[in-house]
Amino acid sequence: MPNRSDARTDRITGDSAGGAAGDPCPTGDSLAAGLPAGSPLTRLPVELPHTFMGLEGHEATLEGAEAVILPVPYESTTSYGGGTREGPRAILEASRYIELYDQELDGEPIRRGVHTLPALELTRAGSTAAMAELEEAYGHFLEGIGSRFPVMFGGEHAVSAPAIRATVRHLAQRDQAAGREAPGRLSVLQLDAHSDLRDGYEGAPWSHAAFAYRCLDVADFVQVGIRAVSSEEVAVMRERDGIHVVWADHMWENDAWMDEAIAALGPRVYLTVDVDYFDPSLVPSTGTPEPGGGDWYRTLRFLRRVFNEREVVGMDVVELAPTPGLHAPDFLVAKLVYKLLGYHWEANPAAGSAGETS
Ligand SMILES: [Mn+2]
Repeated sequence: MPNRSDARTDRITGDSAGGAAGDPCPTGDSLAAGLPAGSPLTRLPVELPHTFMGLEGHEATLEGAEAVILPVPYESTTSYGGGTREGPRAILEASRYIELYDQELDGEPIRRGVHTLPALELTRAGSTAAMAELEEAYGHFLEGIGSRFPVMFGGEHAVSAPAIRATVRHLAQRDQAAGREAPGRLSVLQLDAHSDLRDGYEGAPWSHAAFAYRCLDVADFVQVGIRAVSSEEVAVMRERDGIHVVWADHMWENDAWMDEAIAALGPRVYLTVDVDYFDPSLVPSTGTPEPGGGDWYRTLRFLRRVFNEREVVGMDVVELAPTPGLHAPDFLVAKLVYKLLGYHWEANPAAGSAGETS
């Protein structure tokens, strides 16, 4: 367990792009925010802010960050166990205890900077209205962060559909503004126990169980770890083009599925990780756990390749429903996010400075 007091001292007095020692340039979440310089209140030994990995100072500001996290604690159509509205908070909380040094990448990727936005509060006027509101909000989010890497924390899986649809539109506008051809349709890489290919569920077209179906008109899908589907969904897989499925049991035979999945991905990829993709022995804290599924190292090996062999344009992590007193799953998910940010930055070493905020 890292000593966060040390970490805090390191960050405040370290050589990061932030202010000088004793001038922590606090985020809005910090007690010191808005206090006059030199106020005795800035000397209180306060806890780390509730930002991703407890980041503070310049690296936690939008200006100083190369990735931005959007928490969307939305839960409306969950079919079995609830609690995904607590997901974003649990990920952020657990992330504050992760070691900054990444042994695999031999460095502290977090130094590229991560800004954590306040959580969205969506309308309660039904799931259709809420998802329409999110699609619009996600468009503003993409516009506002410029070339920074977008990361969304759910919430139930329904939130991915508006994010994907807004991403497709945003990329089309960006291509048009740059006067270039779009490099084909967006590929969604979906790590999940479920295919979510129902055309609506329990009367809700924008249900978590229908998010992929809601995107078939704008994106292709590569679904990995699938092991719980309906006959209706299997029919959709067989009849529609642009859906490639890696069944969970095939993943345990050998690693050939990694090549197949990557070959099925177009040049641009949106990654959505439903945490029920993982075996429930690793992540029991989710609404509809299914036996089997992904393990830690194999999944990392695959995703590191994806980030290095394709352009990942955004990602989300959804469906974590934290279990009180059981923090290992929260920690796994927080660490997964850090690993994926590290892979993203490994694949994009030239991005020394964040882009325009338009
Ligand atoms: Mn699922």
